Amino acid sequence: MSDNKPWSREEFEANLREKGRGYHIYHPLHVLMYEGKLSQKQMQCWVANRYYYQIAIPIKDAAILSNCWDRELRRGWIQRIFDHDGSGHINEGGEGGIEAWIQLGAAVGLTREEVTSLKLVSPAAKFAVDAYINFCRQRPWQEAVCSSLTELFAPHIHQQRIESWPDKYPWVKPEGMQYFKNRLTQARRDVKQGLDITLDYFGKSREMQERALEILQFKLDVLWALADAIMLQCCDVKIEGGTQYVRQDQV
Ligand code: AHQ
Repeated sequence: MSDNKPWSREEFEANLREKGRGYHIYHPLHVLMYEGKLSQKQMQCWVANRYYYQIAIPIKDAAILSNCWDRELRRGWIQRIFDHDGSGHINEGGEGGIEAWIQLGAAVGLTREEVTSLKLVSPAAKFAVDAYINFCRQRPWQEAVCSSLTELFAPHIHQQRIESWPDKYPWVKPEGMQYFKNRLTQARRDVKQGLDITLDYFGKSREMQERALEILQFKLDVLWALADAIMLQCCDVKIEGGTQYVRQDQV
């Protein structure tokens, strides 16, 4: 008879954190980035493709709100939309993370139009992000909250960029790093809220705890597939002897 007792709250949290071994900080693209191995064009390609993920965040958070009848949860969760869209009030993060990402684009040498037009976003990158949006639209809001918990591991990757880019990519204008600096505090606040909800809601049975791990794995796969797509798009993977076809709508 397999042990079906629910894990303690501490064990459950530890098992969620253990999934960090599959976080996209270990993806070859992010390892190459951390080692300073990407060209300016490849960094621009990463920023332009990741922009689609950034503008998807408030869309998926609004989907969570639209599925949730709990006013208390909504009052806390809605801050995430202001974090990205900006609230206009400078003391609430000013113009928000999407504008900060456009500034990151400028800092790596992209025009606003090259970023916001989405013309540099690969179909596979879009599909990975759309899978996340659709999950959050279609699944119960508690499952969508659980899927945001890849942010348990996000402060590490943001800190890594803040520390390594000035040395590895000295040509990146320093003001472009503001997005990552903002996320250090915002991610920690997000995680506190998302983790409490997840440990409470999925902690009721071993089966639900296992479901939470499955959901977190889905989101880890979204981020990994996004990095795969960006690496294929940006790192000129050449097959020896193969004919290089360049999409005519992206030249
Ligand atoms: O900039 C990121 C962000 O705002 C969020 C929100 C959160 C979510 O709700 O899914 N996840 C997330 C992430 C952001 N940045 C990614 C990165 O590598 O820069 C990491 C990503 C995450 O860990 O889920």
